[in-house]
Amino acid sequence: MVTPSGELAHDSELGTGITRRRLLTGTGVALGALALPSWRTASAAAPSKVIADGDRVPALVIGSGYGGAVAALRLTQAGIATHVVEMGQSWTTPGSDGKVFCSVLKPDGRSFWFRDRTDQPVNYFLGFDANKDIARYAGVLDSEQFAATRVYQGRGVGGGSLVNGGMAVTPKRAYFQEVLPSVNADEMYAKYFPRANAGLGVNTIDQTWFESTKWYRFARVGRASAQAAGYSTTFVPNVYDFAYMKQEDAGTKTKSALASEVIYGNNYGKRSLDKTYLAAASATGRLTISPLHTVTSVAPASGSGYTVEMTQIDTAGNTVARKTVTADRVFFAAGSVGTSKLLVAIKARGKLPNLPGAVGDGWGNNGNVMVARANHIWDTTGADQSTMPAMGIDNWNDAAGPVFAEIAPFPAGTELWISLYLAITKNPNRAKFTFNTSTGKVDLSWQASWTQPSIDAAKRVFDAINAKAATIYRTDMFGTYKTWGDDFVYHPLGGCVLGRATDGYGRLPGYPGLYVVDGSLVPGSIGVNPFVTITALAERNIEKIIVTDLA
Ligand code: FAE
Repeated sequence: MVTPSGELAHDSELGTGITRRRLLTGTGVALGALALPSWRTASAAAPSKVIADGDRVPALVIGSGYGGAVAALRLTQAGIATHVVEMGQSWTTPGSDGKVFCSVLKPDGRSFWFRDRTDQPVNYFLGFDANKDIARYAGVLDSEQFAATRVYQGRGVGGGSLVNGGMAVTPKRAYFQEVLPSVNADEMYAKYFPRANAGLGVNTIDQTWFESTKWYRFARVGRASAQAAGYSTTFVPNVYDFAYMKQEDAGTKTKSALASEVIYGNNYGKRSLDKTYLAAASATGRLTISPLHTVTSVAPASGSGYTVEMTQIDTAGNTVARKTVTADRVFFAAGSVGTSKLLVAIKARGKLPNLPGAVGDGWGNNGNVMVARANHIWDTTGADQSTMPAMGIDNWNDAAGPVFAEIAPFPAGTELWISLYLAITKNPNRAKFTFNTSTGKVDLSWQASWTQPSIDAAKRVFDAINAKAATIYRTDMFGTYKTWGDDFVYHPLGGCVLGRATDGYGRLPGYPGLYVVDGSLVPGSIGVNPFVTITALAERNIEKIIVTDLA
């Protein structure tokens, strides 16, 4: 069973999630150092003053996802003025409908990062293209197309935390050790996983409510068919405030997870990083966030430190400014794809020529593959579905093909008899990022056929479920007559792997003061949804770096 180390109980009294008292009593973490504000009272981290051309700064963090947010909090708490540079916008201003984010059912320009049409993961229905035309805008979800896969990523202050399903899963210890053997697992499971779970505000669903509410009927139906076929299921913790969700159900709070909001952002209820780690970093008074700034180059500065070049855009994509700043230390936190692309391009352009050959290597898709089943007419999954997954099928210990499958919602607002799954499998294939001199872009060598081991593993499980339930696969949701959603990924990992492209703590060899702190450190697979691992690893690495390099 997958259980988070040190996860927090939700506060049923206030119905609002984590209070400072709970934080202080609920975990074994040294919370004097953590000092996170209450989830309810924390003002979201918003940019106060953006970085200026010619600035010299002690610490610059590229990207504001999990790795970047952990670095920002720990550096500012250590007394270091820290500047976060984020290519997406700060999601704090409501649109004309009064909402910051749009829903999955009514996407507009806010949904996607500079596209004229949505590019939904489930992009077909009954054989028809389910996408919609939208205005071109600095939207919150990017679908980045490479030759044989597209990678979904969050864009904005908070990175992937703005768009993800909030599933907060601590990996199985044996698999963590297999994937990252050089990392002390005792220390991770005693100290850094609990610290990450506390900092992220992880909570678990009230199981009595889960068993009775219409909003999780889809998960109960998914559980029943899995268990009938002999598979075990497990509840999955989340960073969405489940107490808030119950109030949505009761009609006392504005609906978000219960109003089809998720991959284009949640207006309420979600403990995204701008409300947790980044808000706490902001509260130190030592944090500056520059949204809509994209870092394009990092090179040694004359004298000391690094010259960092960046481009500032407006929400329409027009270039507003080009800036060059100098940073004593630079933390790469642009995500697996962002950091890998940046470092590979910078190396190829001769700006950091001595970066190790392993930079760009070891990228994987965490074995992601999606699939849907058609249920019997009497097995309704519900017109009303919460967007936050709360249950998974755990077949990871099956040596013939490990699978951890999230029972995913399909919140269409109407009964569709669909059971949808995101399967995480153990796929051994790894791709490489390389600089393409003719296009000036970075390519990813992933091949379409490399997803086959993931399909094979997932097929064993879902064939067995279908056989027992006498049901069939849907073939109309990922293309026309296409069963498997195998050409996109939610969990990009690797590209700058710990202990290969960096030292054992994310330092880039040959360039003192350059660090990698995000999902690019994890070598392509972690067996569960990855953000708790990325956060915990960042906590471990930044603690070491602050003590040894910054003291
Ligand atoms: P990430 O969060 O992607 O942050 C990188 C940031 O850097 C982004 O904000 C970028 O905009 C920014 N950036 C990139 N390039 C530049 C540049 N050149 N200059 C300035 N800024 C830049 O990285 N994981 C789970 O554990 N549970 C889930 O339920 C889950 N659901 C997901 C659902 C969706 C739709 C998606 C897309 C992902 C999901 N994930 C989930 C994956 C998770 O969000 C992802 O692993 C983490 O966000 C990765 O964290 P990083 O810090 O590596």
